[in-house]
This record gives sequence, structure tokens and C-alpha cells, in this order.
Amino acid sequence: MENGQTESDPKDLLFEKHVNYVTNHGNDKNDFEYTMTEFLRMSGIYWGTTCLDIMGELDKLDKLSIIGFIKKCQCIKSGGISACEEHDPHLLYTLSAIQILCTYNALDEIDVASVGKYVQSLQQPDGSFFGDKWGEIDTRFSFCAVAILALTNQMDLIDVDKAVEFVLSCGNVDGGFGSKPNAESHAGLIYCCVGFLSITHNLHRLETEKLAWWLCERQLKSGGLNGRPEKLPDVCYSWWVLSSLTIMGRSHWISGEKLKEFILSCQDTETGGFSDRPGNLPDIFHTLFGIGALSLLGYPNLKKINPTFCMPEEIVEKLYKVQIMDS
Ligand code: GRG
Ligand code: ZN
Repeated sequence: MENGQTESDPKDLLFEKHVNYVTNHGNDKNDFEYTMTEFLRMSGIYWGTTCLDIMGELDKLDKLSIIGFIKKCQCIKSGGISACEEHDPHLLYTLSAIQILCTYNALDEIDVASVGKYVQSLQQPDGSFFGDKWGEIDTRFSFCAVAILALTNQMDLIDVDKAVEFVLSCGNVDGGFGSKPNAESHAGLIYCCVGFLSITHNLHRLETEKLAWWLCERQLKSGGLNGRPEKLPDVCYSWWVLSSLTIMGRSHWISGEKLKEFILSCQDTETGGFSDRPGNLPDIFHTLFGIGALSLLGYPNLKKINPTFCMPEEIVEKLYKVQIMDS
């Protein structure tokens, strides 16, 4: 078998092992990996909470201390949220924090209006978004901006038409999208742009057939998916590719059965957790995207995941219902 897969790879989901892996992640505050990942702590917590919620085990984590941590990470001046106390706020961690708060039904624990103002302050005249005050522009940040505003019901704060125009200007002749105009198509950024167009009700602007072909060509003989041509398969692309195809109603264009086999072969049978590809060390990022993709594939005993927001479907549905009632 290719790519390090072996006949002895697990064929079923090691449910309990993953629950333990995620629950204990970060318990040892002196752990090398934990110390080295301070710069993305908020996203790490989002990956962990979402993963456990999809497995129906969210109560294994300490809700109050997580909410307390988020409160400490909101910048009073800008309204944005950082990865960790004393760090600068950024759209990436602001989205993770908002996703965690939505999961805990605790948006009212922070100043949501000032989060909206933070997002608004980062929009540029061409419709694009800076990730933070340092001014990097990327379609990832366009996605974060509209996802935050959709989850907090504040979309009217930005120029949505301009934002859409910018994202469409990052489209390529292969049907895919890059990080900025004329940048190479990449599955992670395609997820961001397809998700963005879904949130802003502009999916009809996609070249659906062409893009779905590009995406299903990402599936390799092992069943795993890569992020662009000639690259190795990686569990996280199971999410970036399959969620995009699902949003576009084309998830049946790849072999779900083969993909499931590949994802299951990336489980660490000793510690729990998923790695990027068979035989590598597991991490919390690939664990969420492995479990998330299995949920999209309809794997038993997992909650349904929303392909746009990468959060349990029940939470997204409830939020949208409340927003419609309030309007
Ligand atoms: C709410 C799920 C969610 C996400 C928020 C930040 C973000 C929005 C999306 C990130 C999308 C993205 C760019 C994913 C790609 C991540 C990745 C593994 C990049 C690696 O790039 P290379 O070039 O890897 O190192 P390849 O596989 O191309 O060799
Ligand atoms: Zn990866």
C-alpha cells in the first residue's frame, strides 16, 4: 500500500482514544508542543471543543475556564481577540473565539458589538480584509470576517458587495481560488472562498462544474486528498476539499469509502488523535479535520457538522433561527 498505509491500520474509529487525546491535550502546561503553540492557542481550543462536541463529549472540557480565557483575550481598545493573553488581536483568533462562544451559547459573555467594529475596521477600499493591524491581505481573512459577522448577526457593518467582488477577483482559470488575485489555487483557500460565497448567498457566482472537477482530482490512489496537484495527501484536505464539495452539492464526485479508509488509517492507535498522513505524530488540528470529514461522510455516532462553519449543524441552525426571529 502507498503512503505508509499498512494492512494493520485501524478500520474503525477509535472513539474513546480520541476523546482522551483531545481532553488531555494541554493538561501538561510544560509540554513542549503546548508551549510552542501559544501563538495559536485560541484556535487550538476551537479545534478541541468542536471535535469533542461532534463526538458528543463536550462536557469533558471546563466551559467556565475556557470562557474566562476568551474574555481575557479580547482587546479593550480594538475589540479584536488574540490567540493568547498579551498577544495582538487577529481575525483568525477572533473567529475561533466566536465559534467557541457560539458552541457554548455564551456570546453575551464578551463585547460582541466591539468585535463587529474590529472586523469593520479591517475592510479595505477594494473590499478585501487585513488579518490585523499589520495589513496582510488574504482570502482567509475575507472568510473569517463574514463568518464572524454572520455568527454575531452584524453583516450590515461591512460593504458585502465589495467583499464579494474582491473574493471573485481571486478566482483562477482552473475554477479554483488563491489567497489574492493571481495567486495559485489551493484547497484550503478554496474552502475559504466557497464558504465566503455560501455565507454571502453568492454560490451561483462559482464555476461549479470546473471547480468540482479540480477538487475531485485531489483524490489519490490511497483515497486521501491533497491540497493542490503533485502534492502528498493530508487528512486536513479531507476537510478543506470535502466541505467545499459538500457546500456545492458535489460530495458524491469523490469516493467517500476510499477517503474514509485513508482517514481511519491516520489514527494513532496508541495515543489517539489523527496525524496528517499514516505513521506521523498526531495533533489536535488534524484530529478535528479527520473527525469533521468523517462526520461529513455520515460516519455513525458523530454529530452532523456544518460544512461552511465547521461547527455542529445543530448550533448553526439554532443561531440562524434566533436571528430570523429577532429580525
Ligand atoms: C473555521 C475551519 C475554519 C477555518 C478558518 C484559517 C482558515 C479559516 C482556513 C485555512 C485554510 C487553509 C489555507 C488551509 C491550508 C492549511 C495548510 C495545511 C497549508 C499548508 O500549505 P503547504 O503549501 O501544504 O505547506 P501543501 O499540502 O500544499 O504541501
Ligand atoms: Zn494538514
